[in-house]
Amino acid sequence: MKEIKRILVANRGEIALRAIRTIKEMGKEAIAVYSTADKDAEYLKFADLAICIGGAKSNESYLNIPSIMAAADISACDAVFPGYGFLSENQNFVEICKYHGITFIGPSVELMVTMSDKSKAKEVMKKAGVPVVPGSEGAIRDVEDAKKIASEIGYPVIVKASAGGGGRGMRIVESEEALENAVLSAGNEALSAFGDGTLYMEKFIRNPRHIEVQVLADSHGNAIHLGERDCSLQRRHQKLIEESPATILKEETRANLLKTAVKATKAIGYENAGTFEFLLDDEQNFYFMEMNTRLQVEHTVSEMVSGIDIIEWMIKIAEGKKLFSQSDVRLNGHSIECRITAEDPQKFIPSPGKITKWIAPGGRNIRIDSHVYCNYTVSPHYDSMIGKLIVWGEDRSRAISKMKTALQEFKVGGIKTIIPFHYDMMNNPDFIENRYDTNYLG
Ligand code: MV4
Repeated sequence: MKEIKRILVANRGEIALRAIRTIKEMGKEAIAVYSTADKDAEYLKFADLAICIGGAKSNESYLNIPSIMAAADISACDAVFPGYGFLSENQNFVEICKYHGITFIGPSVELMVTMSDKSKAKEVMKKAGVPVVPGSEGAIRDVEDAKKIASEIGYPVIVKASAGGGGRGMRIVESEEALENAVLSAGNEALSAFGDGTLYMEKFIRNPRHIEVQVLADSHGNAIHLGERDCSLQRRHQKLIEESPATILKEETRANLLKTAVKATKAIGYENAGTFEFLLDDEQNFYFMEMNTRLQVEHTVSEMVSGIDIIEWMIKIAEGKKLFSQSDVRLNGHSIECRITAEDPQKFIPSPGKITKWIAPGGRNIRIDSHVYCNYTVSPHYDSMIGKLIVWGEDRSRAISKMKTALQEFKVGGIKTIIPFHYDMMNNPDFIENRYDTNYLG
């Protein structure tokens, strides 16, 4: 048990502000780091100290390990909070933190390495008794091997990159004639994108829902879940709307899914916050897809239904504190998150620039996690997400009405945002009646 007193927040934007808030609430010190492009950001003033770590390009700053380690050393930080993206799943960064005696607030490097290999992760989960999509046992060796496996499991199949995630190096194959081309092109794409062309194969599940389970595990072998999230509303592998609970699930399926995720967490000896991603088919069968070994953007909806501050518990777990038990968790009502991006609401083309008007909604059970404000300039160097609007309601339909009202109040000028897209979705009968899947937006 060692108390963490000063935490370096190795991220930017809304999640940096989100982390600074909790760190301060806990009576600890927050050290912010920033690139030259972010030097004027107001949230830097909420940290106890802010250190410039390099140029606007991510490689020069938020991905620059020597620069971040120097900032951690000179500010005498005892821990690093990585957030999502950037260095949050960088194995070298975790090891370097360890060598410097700085606690990385996240899982062990060993589990991070295991889960980064999607084919390996699947094997590990299968051994732990988690349902996985039928497919190759580990990697496919060559085109002939692929043909043999595909004919066993039956078409359509999907070829995926072991080092992948987010859809790159992925091909859906409808027949044997198309397999050779798919394997070769997916392999090349994976090699150039990840430096690793290893592929694996699965039966292709048509029109699945993307359901994920938030887990927390401490260093004493305790593991709990904070319910599930439905993240099926995506566009080109970018999530747009997330909610908790996933009302598509039958009570029996949900209980089984949550139990499975906790069992898997314990089986692999996972520590800290993690997410199990599943595909759900139209017969309520769920299959493990990937595990995310970091905090996710949409952790907020789980916080809204559980009342638990996930970052607070990530820090406490890193300090060696004991987790509460599952029976202490009461999942209540329904929460929806709309990601607000600086993009054109029809074509989703980035729209950086100066915000000249920012009138944010408020009121009961409305939460905005955002680092921006009037006169803030959205940089073209980073992700276009400028914030998240999260609401809570007694049930899904009340949460949708609340989101609708909140979106109507939300006025942003000077840049385009996808607020109008979200407003349309909240009025879309398919969304309202929960008739959508991961392919809904094409
Ligand atoms: C699948 C699938 C259907 N069947 N696997 C997309 C990203 C990568 N993480 C896995 N993905 C998928 N894997 C099988 N066996 C459909 C997808 C998929 C998808 C999954 C979740 C959310 C959005 C998606 C959009 C297209 C395809």
